[in-house]
Amino acid sequence: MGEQKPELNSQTLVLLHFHSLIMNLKKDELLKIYYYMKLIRAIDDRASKLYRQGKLYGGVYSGWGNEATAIGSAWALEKEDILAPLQRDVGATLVRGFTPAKIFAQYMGKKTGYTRGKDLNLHMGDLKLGVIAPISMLGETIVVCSGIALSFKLRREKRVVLTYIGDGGTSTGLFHEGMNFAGVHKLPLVVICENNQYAYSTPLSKQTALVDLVDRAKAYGIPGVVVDGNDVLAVYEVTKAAVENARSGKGPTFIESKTMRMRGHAEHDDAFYVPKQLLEEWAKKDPIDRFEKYLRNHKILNKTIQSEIETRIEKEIEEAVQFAENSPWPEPEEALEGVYAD
Ligand SMILES: Cc1ncc(C[n+]2csc(CCOP(=O)(O)OP(=O)(O)O)c2C)c(N)n1
Repeated sequence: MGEQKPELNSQTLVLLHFHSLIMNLKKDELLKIYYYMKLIRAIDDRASKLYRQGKLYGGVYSGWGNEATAIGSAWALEKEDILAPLQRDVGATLVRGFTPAKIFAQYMGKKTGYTRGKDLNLHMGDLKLGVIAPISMLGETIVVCSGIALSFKLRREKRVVLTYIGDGGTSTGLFHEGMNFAGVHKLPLVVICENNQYAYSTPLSKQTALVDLVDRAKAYGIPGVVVDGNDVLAVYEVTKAAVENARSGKGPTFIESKTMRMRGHAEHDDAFYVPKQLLEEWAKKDPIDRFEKYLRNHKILNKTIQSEIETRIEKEIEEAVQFAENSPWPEPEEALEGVYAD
């Protein structure tokens, strides 16, 4: 347990594993973080079942194993900031105010979903909640977010953009262009690379000669930080430091979150190409189990509170699925509404 804030010097690589800022998180905040981690896992679990029942359309991309990264990072933002998640970060949208009911409606292509039944189910955003919808072309989100961050800088607004990229996504041209631009202009941008070891079926070693993706930060002259992506408090801590840095005009940070993709690329994929032993090793580092232990050791969580949270989540999921199933389909004549600027 260290007492200083993590220092984000350019090209400093630190494996942060202590919880100095955590002292700032109150008991009810820690329990809320735990609740969101359990909620997104319950959403993922139910979505996987609904997919197998043929009730969901398009791909279902699970964030199983990524809960600490998605929720710990989103927790570090202020209301006025912008969040631009990718396929593994639906958990981050819950922190911004997304609801299970609208998420299931989105997955089912219903009119009550975030995009009112249009586009791929994954592409959900809500500008009122400061959430930019994921963009499928990998790397594109970094460029868009650099642009948003530039607008904040030009308007002298003390706002920050937080976005994500997969390990595979860091090898795209657009990623480099966006990162370079953000570095040159010292933009208020925080980029979290979810290094979950696989880009679809391609292991890290087959798509880059780098061992630590954080080394990419050197190319842009910006701070790079490595974090244990299965430790929600460590993720919160490094993101909070990076967000504060960005807000105070010191420019972007690149964070490599080391974690593991515990399911296939999406639910159609059984990930036969991932060694079982690797999954077993990572299962022992499950982010929810770890946080549960931390909360118990610190006497923040006990059996009664845990069961209250689990019962609440079960009820919320049931009601959300009911809402989505009972929601109407979009009308054909609405197909072009909200697609182009009016
Ligand atoms: C430019 C581009 N190339 C290829 C794809 C197809 N594609 C979608 S997701 C994906 C794998 C992404 O892997 P990674 O960035 O590591 O993220 P992960 O899915 O592992 O979280 C690929 C190749 C794409 N969407 N965009």
